[in-house]
Amino acid sequence: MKFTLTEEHKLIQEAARNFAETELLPGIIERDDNQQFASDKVKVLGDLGFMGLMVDPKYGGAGMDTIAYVLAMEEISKIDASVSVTMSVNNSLVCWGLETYGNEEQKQKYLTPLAKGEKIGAFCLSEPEAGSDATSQKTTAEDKGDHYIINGTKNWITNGKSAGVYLVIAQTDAQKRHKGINAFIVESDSPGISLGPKENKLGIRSSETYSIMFADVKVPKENRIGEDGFGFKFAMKTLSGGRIGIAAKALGIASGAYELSVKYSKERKAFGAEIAKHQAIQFKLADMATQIEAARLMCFKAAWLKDQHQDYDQASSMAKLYSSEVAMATTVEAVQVHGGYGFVKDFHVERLMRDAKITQIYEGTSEIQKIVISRGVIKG
Ligand code: COS
Repeated sequence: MKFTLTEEHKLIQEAARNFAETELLPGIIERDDNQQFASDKVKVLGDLGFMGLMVDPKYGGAGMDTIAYVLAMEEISKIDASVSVTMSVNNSLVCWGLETYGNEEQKQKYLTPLAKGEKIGAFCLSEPEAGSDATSQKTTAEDKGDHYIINGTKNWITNGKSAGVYLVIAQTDAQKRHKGINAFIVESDSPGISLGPKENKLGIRSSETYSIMFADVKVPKENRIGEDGFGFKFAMKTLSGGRIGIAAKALGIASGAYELSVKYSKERKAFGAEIAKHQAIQFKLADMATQIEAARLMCFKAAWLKDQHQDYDQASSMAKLYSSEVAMATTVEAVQVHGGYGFVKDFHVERLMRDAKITQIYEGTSEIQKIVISRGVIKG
């Protein structure tokens, strides 16, 4: 067992940190205020290879492992959790799903531009009445021989407006329940697709979240991923890897708030000394440091299992559950360490606190992670 990073991993970590500090930090408060999607920053992210970090170079990716992905997600999320969700959806929900389960034509046509960052992807599973209860898909994909017709509404779709490619989960044969669900590659400019208003969110405000309506959208049969009825397993396997990305994102939000708290507590004076000299603050920093270290190790463990092609469902759910709880607890404490300054935008921790909340909700709530974990525990 080794606890050291390779030179390549260190380089990725440094590149992600530099990108976040130089490109993402400027203007972040305004982007959050105005709910402005940072399309120009996402473009640079693509040019640097971060949009297809784990994709084989023959499909335009950077060919890195999941550990590298965790490192990059942590660094970028320390500063901008809105940009990092675009990155995580594109990498682990869209590119990974296509590379693992798509056929050669699908990879050439769709994966390559997504991995290069020329296009952005979105993952369309959630519906108004099917979030946690993902088998209850109401969106239909009627089999018409050489094509499908998709009808329905998808909710809370990250990258909803900017995406060029949607992966859409829909019910083809309701009698077969989850075994009648399919996954499709749908071009976002297909006739019959429309968007609801942009969601006005508590956190990750500069990411794009939309409802997407599908009205008689024609999708060629060759755009179905895998065999007929594979769609639910596709969604579950893809989400399992996605949860490592969200765990790393939560880790980044926590470590970003922690680093700001350490810095602030060495500068701010009260009762004649830097507040870092007061035990009340020291204990908060100690709790943060310990929990963040545990979360980081859990993220690495899940990533390592995935890279070793071992079962990582339980490990990714554990990492996501724990890291997101740590993100929430750490950011609340970071605001407390900063006192009144923590409550205003200039000091960044209030934004990180708002951004942390969603990590306990999307790609499976904390409660869903406990279902997955407990099933694994009982199965043994
Ligand atoms: N990998 C492969 N297959 C999986 C799987 C996984 N990780 N998890 C479940 N499945 C399969 C099961 O094996 C079962 O198939 P079979 O009947 O062929 O055995 C099928 O999927 C249905 O599974 P299950 O019966 O466990 O379904 P449930 O309705 O009980 O729900 C949970 C399972 C709760 C785990 C699932 O609905 C879930 O993850 N929900 C959350 C979805 C989510 O993350 N939503 C957020 C929106 S996406 S941003």
